[in-house]
Amino acid sequence: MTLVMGILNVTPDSFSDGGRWASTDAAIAHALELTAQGADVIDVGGESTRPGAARVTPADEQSRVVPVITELARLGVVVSVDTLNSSTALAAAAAGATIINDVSGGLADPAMASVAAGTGLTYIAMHWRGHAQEMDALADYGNVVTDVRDELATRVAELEAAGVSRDKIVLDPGLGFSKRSWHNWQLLAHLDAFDELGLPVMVGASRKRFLAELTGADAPVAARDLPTAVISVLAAQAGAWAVRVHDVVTTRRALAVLERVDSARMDP
Ligand code: PMM
Repeated sequence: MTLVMGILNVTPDSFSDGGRWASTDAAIAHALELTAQGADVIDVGGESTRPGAARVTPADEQSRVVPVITELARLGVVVSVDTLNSSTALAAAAAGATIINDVSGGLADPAMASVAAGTGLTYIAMHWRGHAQEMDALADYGNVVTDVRDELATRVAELEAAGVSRDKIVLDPGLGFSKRSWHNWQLLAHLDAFDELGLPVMVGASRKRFLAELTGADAPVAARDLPTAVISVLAAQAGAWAVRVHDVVTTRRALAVLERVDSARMDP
């Protein structure tokens, strides 16, 4: 069954929920709410990856995420840390995170692969071509599906060469990262292309810009939660390991439809 990863951005500037969970207490309370709503994992991030976002120092990032991770882990919540920085991944691991979610797949920080190898944590390698300030200029593809697949295959080879165990790697096509709108739809249409790599796949579409095509640019970002939930169902049907979402309630309800239909199919 596809896992639901609830997003907790402990940042002043994430594009859809920036600033709302910036204090440690508010962040922990929100994470517990997402868990109660059915999130299997809470993805804690302290640096916004929104297009154009400014970088934060690893020290600032850690001061945002470590206290939150420590408390959530103490309460038994499964935590992933959304970071490009190996020092933050290491600090998060010490605080009790069990998954490293690296949107750069190891490209942003050359020491990340050895931290992933050394901690032995599950490591999510997302497709990435550059930091937030430059990523939109790097969205040229011959065939986006095979290009993304091949670039992820290179990441896997380099991670394995650095000692990361293959059975710890999860791949993510990186919707919205160096992708024009059409590229995101093509990747969603061909998620099965990633099966060839033989690794679990996760999908993060939640509230992203390309969904504004469906809601209208003037609609509030929360209007993107319904299209996000539909994508969660499509991803689950394609065998996704996890979906990363802001609105856990709507995605859980949508996945429940799929679960009911699947179990009705099993029961003649
Ligand atoms: N998207 C964002 C941040 N982290 N991690 C993974 N693995 N996949 C994603 O698609 C992804 C991510 C950007 O979204 P946010 O600013 O709403 O967190």
